[in-house]
Amino acid sequence: RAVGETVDAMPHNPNKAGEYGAASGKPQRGATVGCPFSVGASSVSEANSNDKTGQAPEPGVNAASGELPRVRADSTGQGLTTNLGVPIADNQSSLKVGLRGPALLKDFILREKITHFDHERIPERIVHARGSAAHGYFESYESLQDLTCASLFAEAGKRTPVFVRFSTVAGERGSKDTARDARGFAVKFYTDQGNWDLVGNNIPVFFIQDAMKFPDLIHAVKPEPHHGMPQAASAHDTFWDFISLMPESAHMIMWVMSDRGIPRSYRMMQGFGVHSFRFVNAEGKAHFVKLHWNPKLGTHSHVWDEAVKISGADPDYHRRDLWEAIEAGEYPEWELGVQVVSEEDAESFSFDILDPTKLIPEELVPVRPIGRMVLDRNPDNFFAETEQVAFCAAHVVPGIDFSNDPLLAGRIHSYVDTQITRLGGANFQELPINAPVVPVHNNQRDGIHRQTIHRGRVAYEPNSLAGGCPFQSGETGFVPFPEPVQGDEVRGKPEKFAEHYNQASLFFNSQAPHEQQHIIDALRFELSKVTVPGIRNRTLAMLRNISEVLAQGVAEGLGAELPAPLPKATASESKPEVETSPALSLLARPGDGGIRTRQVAILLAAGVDRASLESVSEALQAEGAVVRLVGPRVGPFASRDGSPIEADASLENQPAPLFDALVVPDGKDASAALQADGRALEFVRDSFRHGKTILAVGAGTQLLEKADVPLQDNPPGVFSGGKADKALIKQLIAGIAQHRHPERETNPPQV
Ligand code: HDE
Repeated sequence: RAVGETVDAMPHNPNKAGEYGAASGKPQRGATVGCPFSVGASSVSEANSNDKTGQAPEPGVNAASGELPRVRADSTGQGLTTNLGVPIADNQSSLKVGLRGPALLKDFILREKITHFDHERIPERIVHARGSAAHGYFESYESLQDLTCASLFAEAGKRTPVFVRFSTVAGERGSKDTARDARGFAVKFYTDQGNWDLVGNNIPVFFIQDAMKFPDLIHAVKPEPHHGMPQAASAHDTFWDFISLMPESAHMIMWVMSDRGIPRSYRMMQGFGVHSFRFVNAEGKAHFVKLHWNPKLGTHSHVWDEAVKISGADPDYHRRDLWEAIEAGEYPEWELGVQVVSEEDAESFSFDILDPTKLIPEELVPVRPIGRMVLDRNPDNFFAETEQVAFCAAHVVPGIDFSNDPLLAGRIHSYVDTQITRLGGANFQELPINAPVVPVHNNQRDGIHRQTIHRGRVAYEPNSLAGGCPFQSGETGFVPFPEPVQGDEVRGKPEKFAEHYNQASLFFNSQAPHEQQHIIDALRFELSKVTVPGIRNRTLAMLRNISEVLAQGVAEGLGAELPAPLPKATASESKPEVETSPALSLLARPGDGGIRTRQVAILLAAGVDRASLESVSEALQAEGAVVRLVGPRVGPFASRDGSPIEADASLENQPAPLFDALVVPDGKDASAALQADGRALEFVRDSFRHGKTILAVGAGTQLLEKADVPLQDNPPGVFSGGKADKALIKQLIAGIAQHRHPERETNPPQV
C-alpha cells in the first residue's frame, strides 16, 4: 500500500500467508502493509499544546527509549519542591499546633517525604546482590560480517554504548567486596538493533550443568537458613555438602578456590560469556562462539590473608577501586575475544560444547580479538543505574543466538522473571538505564508504572486502522537460527556430560606452583570450617579424581587420612585434547608492564627525610601510581629540615593490605618512631607476607629489620639503599609492575 492510501484499500492481511506450510518460519521481508508514517491525531484536542504536552511527538520517537541525558536531574541553583513541584518553604519542622503541640495530619509535605522514604528499598537481587557499575563504550576492531550480522560488529571503529556491572555472587547487598567468590561481569550493549546483555562471570565455567540445579546450588551457598550465617562465604557445611554430592562442580571449584576467587580489582579480571552462543551471519550460517574479556591491566589477585584483612579495612574495596580509577581518568579497558567453532568441529571435541562446566582450551581454539571496551563514566546515581539495571540472558540481538546449553535455557527464563519481582512489574524495560537507545514500538500496553504514553486506538496486529503499524521487520529483524531438532522428550544429559574431572585436572596442572599451593590452602581453609566429617571426606574423595598432589595437600592441611576416590559417573575415559593450558594461569596475562593506578604507601613520622620521600613519590606519580603518605596519624609532621609534610592517611585508617607497595623513606627519628609503633611493624609484616614490593631508604631499612624482614636473604621484591637514587627507584617500579612476589611465600609465613 502506498503511503497515504486509504484503509479501505487493504483487502486482507498479507502477513497471514507466511504463517503456514513451507513458507512458515521464513520471515517475509516487509511483508506487512507497510507503514505510512502519517501519525494521525490522538484526539480532537491534539492541537491544543502547552508546556506539559509540548508539540506533537516526532514520528517514530518513543519516550521510553533514547539516551540518559533526558532524565538526568541536577538541582544546582534550584529551590526545594514536593514531588509535585510545589515549592517548600521550610524543610526543618513538621506542622504542629503550637510549638509543643501535636503534629497535624494535613501536613502533606511531611507525609509525602516520610511515605517516599518508607518505600525507598527494593528487593535485592537473589544472587549477585552486591555490585558496582560504570558506563562506557565498545569499539569493534573490524567488520565481522562473515560471522555475524550483529550490527555492533558491522565495521571497524564502530562504537556502541555499554553499561557494565561487576558483582559478587553469594553475599548480600551490603556485604564485603573481597569475599572468595565468582564475580559477575555483566555487559549491556545499547546497540542500534536493540539491547544485547552479555551476562557473564570472571570464570569461564559454572558449578552445574542444568538449570534444574541452580536453586539448590544457591540455597546451599547462601547463609544457612536457620541462623542466617555465614555472610558472603562458601566455607560452611551446606555448600560443601552440595558440592561433594555434585562432582560436575569439580572444575568450577578449582577456579573459585584459585586466586581467581579473590581478584585484586574488577579492572584486573577476565570476563567470560561461559555458555556456547551462536554467531549467525546474514546468510543464516552459524558458528558456535565462546566470548572472552581480557583486561588491559592484566589478571591479578589478592592473597587470602590480604583479602580477609581488606574485608575489615575497606569492605567497599572493589567499588572504590573502580570508582576512583574512572574519576582519575584511568579508564579500565578490556579486549573482547571470540573462540569460533564450526558445528562440525564441535562434534569432535572430547567434551560437549553444550556443557557449561567445560571450556575450550585456547591452545585448541585460539581467541580472536574483535574489539575493545572502555569504561569512562561513573554512574550519576547508584540506585537509578547500578541497582535498577536489569540484565537478562534472554536479551540478544539479530546475529547472536543461543545454543542448547541446558543451563542457558534456564537463564533465558529466569532473568526477566526475577526483574518482575525485583523492579515491581513488567515495565522494568522502561527504566531509563534499561531502555534501549533505539525506539521501542509494539502493542504491549499498560501494567504498573507504565511510562510510555501510547498514541492512537490501535494496540493489536494485524490492523488496518493504523496502516499496519508497527510492522514486523522480516529478515532484518531477529531471525532464530533454524536448528533442526528431533527427539523424544526426556529428562537426562548427553553422554559426554558425565566426564567431570579432565578439565579440573587440566586447570590444576596448568597453574604455577604458588597458584597450586593457593588452591590447596583455600580448600584447607574452606573444609576446616566444615563441621561434619563425612562432608570433608567426600570432598577429599572427589579431589583425588582431580589430582593426588591436591588431595594429599588438602588432607595434610586438615590432619585427615585420604579416603578412596569418589566413584566416577562414567567408565569411559575420554582423552583430553591438551595436557596443560598455560592460558589458565593468571601469569599468562601480566598486563602492560606499567604501574598506573597502583596504590603505594609511603610511611612517615616526625623527622622523615623530605628529599628521599619526594624523589620516590614524584617518580611513582610520574608513572601513574597513586601515592598516599601514611603517618601514625593524619595531619602535618615536621620533616628532618623542619618543614611540615602532611600525612593524608594513617596506619589505622589505611592499613597495608589496601596498598600494592610500601616505601619507607630515610630519616633516623622517623624510623625510630615507627619502630616503636606496633602498627607500623604490622604494616611492614603484612606488606612482606603479602608479597608486596618494598623499598627502604637509609634509616628506613631499620624498620624492616625490626619487623623481622629477612634482609640477609635478599628477598625478591624487597629493595634498600642509602639514597633514593634512580637505580633504586627503577627497581621499585619494576617490582610493582610485577604485581607481587610469590617466591617469598612460605608455609607457614616466615614473618
Ligand atoms: Fe545468573 N542470575 N543465573 N548466572 N547472573 C542472576 O538475575 C540464574 C549464571 C549472572 O549485575 C539473577 O537480575 C540462573 C551463570 C550475573 O545485575 C537471576 C542460572 C552466569 C548476574 C539469575 C544462572 C550468571 C546474575 C539474579 C542457572 C555466568 C548479575 C538477579 C540456570 C555466565 C547481573 C538478576 C547484574 C544474576 C539466574 C547462572 C551470571 C536470579 C537461573 C552461568 C553476572 O535471574
